[in-house]
Amino acid sequence: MKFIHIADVHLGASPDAGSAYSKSRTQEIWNSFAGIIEKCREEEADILLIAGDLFHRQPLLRELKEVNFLFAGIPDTDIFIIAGNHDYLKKDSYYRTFSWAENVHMIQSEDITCVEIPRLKLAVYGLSYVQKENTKRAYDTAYPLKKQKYEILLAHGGDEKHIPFKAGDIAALGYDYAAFGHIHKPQELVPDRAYFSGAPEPIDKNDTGKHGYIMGEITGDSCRTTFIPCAMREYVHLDIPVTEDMAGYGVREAIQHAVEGNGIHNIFKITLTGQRDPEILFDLTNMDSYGNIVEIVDNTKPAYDFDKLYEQNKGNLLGKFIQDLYNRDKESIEYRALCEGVQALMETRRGFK
Ligand SMILES: [Mn+2]
Repeated sequence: MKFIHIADVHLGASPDAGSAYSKSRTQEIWNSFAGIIEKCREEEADILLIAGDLFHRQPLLRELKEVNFLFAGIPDTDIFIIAGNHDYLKKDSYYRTFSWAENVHMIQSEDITCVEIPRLKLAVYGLSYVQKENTKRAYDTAYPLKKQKYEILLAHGGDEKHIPFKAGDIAALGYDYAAFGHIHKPQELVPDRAYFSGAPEPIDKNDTGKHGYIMGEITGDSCRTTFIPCAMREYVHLDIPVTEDMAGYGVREAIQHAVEGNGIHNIFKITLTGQRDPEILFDLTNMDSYGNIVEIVDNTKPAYDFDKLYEQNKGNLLGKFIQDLYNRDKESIEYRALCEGVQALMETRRGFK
């Protein structure tokens, strides 16, 4: 039996994506989801497992209709859904009353329950969130009941406030496959048996690396899985080393080259490191050549010749600052503050010349 496992699609989210992409990112997430549905058709997947947080918040009725239209377009694939902590089954949630296409099976119970598809010799176990948080360790004892040949767990959580569990306990349950959601980076829990698929598209700027879905096949007693990357964009964090001879335009150029080398369709968080000419102040608002930078942090330090400066300023305030600098860890806040103090004093002094 062939399956595709996704989770944390977060339809309706509008993540930070830089000036060029922020507006279209919400739609990209929808289109990426539609692309996975298309993959189900191409691969002739028997089942699609959606392990929670299909929506970023409570789904609108028209959004459920869009999703259901896509699901109805792959009638040969049976689709299983649970609600996660973001799209939990609020009392008036449209999930509770929505009438899905025949091939769609949503588990709405807040306790573990199972849906059987005898045609596929399949039983899928799971529960839905009915609140934003659930601290009950519901998966620890969620044993399969040996109702069908193939038994799958559909689950969401894994941190303290969202159904905590240990990977070892999941392995001991004995499912053919366990499809997890909630953690946005793809992650193996039990080799070929239990995975977090991760979000198909990253939705937070700190959510770096590849994103996609899991494709798998269960035959007899064995299960084989592959992670398929499909995200349209990745978040990339880059350190740009700055040297004393670089002016602002030099830094801009270095960033531009680094962005080109990592794919201009991606979204970047840039950290400037190294030493800068103390006389130069970088304008961080003029560094984004492609409109795909969400954050720039300047961690450069002014390249003063502290020995020389100290010799010239023994006994005055600047000398005291420098003396103090030598004892500090170069990465500490105190070191930065002292550097800024030195810079301020140097600039004041110049003003009086
Ligand atoms: Mn979640």
